[in-house]
Amino acid sequence: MVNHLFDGLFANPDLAKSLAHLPDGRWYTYQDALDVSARIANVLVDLDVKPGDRVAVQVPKSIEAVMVYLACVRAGAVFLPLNTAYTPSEVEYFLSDAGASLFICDPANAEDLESVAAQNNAKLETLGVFVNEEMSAGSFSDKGLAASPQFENVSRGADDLAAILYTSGTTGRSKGAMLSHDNLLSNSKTLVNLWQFTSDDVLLHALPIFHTHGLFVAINVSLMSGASMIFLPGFSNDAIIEHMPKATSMMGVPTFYTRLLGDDRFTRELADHMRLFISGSAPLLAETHVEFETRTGKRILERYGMTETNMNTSNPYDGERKAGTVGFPLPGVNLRICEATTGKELPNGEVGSIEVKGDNVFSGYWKMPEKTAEEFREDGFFITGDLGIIDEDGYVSIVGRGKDLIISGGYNIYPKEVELLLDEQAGVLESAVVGVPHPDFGESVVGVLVAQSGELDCDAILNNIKDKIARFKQPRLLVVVDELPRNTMGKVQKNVLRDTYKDTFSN
Ligand code: MCA
Ligand code: AMP
Repeated sequence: MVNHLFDGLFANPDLAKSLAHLPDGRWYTYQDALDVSARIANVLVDLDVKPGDRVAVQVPKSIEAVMVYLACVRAGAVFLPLNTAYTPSEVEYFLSDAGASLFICDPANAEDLESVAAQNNAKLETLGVFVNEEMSAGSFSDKGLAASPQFENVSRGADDLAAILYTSGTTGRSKGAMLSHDNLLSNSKTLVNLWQFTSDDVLLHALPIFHTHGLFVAINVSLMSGASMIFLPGFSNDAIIEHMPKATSMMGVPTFYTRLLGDDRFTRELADHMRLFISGSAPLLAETHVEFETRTGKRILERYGMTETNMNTSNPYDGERKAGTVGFPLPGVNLRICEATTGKELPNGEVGSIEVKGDNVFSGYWKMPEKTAEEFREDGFFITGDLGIIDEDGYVSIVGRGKDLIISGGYNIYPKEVELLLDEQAGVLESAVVGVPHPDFGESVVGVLVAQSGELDCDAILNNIKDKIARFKQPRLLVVVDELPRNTMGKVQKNVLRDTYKDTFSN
């Protein structure tokens, strides 16, 4: 049976080769990946997961979780990964909106999530590590151990859905971006070629695996090129410094690079053998790019992507990597800069809305045809919401965001979602949430409140929202003002607030 994505990812691997080295000394070969993903695919079928069904997964990073992704692809299910920081009330929305038939969670959270799954008619399973009898943990893992390592892949074509990734919305409601087998496969193919990944590569993998960056860019590129990964549970300077000598390449968000530069153990000698450092998900300051080159002699390759579009642009592998730019449109990606309101294409050198079209671009938002229609032009270009400019050499720079979005350490926070929650708090008349510069996370969240009358207890408010939204979205500072600055149309002037609080987190 043809399974577009799986066949493309596992085109011709050396089955005896290590796919993932784990920090505890275990490793997974490509053969293990085939066997374990087959076992899990069999479990999915036994649990009555049908092709097209959504399988939501909120588990700590592990190679087993990657196997669940591959199993979903093989069984024709739609993989729906969730940030481990999401609270049960956030998870409840995703299960209900996606109509997930199965929800796999961390055994440690099963009790809290049981009723959430039940209310949404999703079967609940738990996933722990999955190597042998002694190490198994969780109902799903146990079923996998008992299942057959043979599985005939379900037939899936290029346009069939492979995954839904939720991105927060400007209205406060998260939108599920529907990604097809070919959206993912075509983009991986392009990146493998452009970044020259081969089976000699060893990728230092320290990103979370519930986002496009750590899941599709890092893992699909590694699989397709037959490379190995050093698969770390998360980012820490200690782990990166320990494992870098065995790696050839790393993908990270700018916080990875600024943290490494703040560590004297990160030296030119340590990085000397590294073939490639890639950065994305948030703006890499030109000064970080320069400082990194001064320290290591290597130029970080910055690229630009989005959940809805996978990767759109990249600085060149060979050739000038221009600091402060995200490089050229990828082969097969049409990118233009337009006037936001009219959609009229602008000449190079003018700032406008970045719009893209290509096999990488998603087909729309799950069950939101109107939202989808709003974000596509009639000729099929997707309006990214980013503002950009193309210079005389063809390099794209992102100069701002048309959308009200904060990016903190590579995580997206839509102010509206936080404002809606703050507005609900006792005594709050209204609120505005802005992102201001932060030395570690790039940007961080400040909430500005207006009281209905009298005093507001900011600590009590912070305490009250603690269990309602993920920690990374919670304001790091709440301030109370008499009124919010507004323009003549009555719109809150967020630029004024960003300016007022710009030094909040400076060193
Ligand atoms: C953790 N915390 C955060 C963040 N991460 N707060 C704000 N922003 C964050 N990104 C919270 C923790 O809950 C903790 O809260 C406190 O901050 C300190 O945590 P710390 O231990 O310093 O953080 P960490 O565990 O070291 O994580 C920081 C990190 C991580 C390594 C930068 O956030 C990360 O791996 N980010 C990468 C995100 C990513 O992959 N983005 C790609 C999505 P408390 O105060 O309770 O202690 S974008 C994408 O996929 C598109 C397509 C693209 O272009 O790539
Ligand atoms: P997400 O919705 O999580 O996929 O985040 C996508 C957004 O991250 C984009 O629309 C950009 O605003 C931002 N982004 C991704 N890569 C870069 C980059 N290299 N420079 C600046 N912003 C970026």
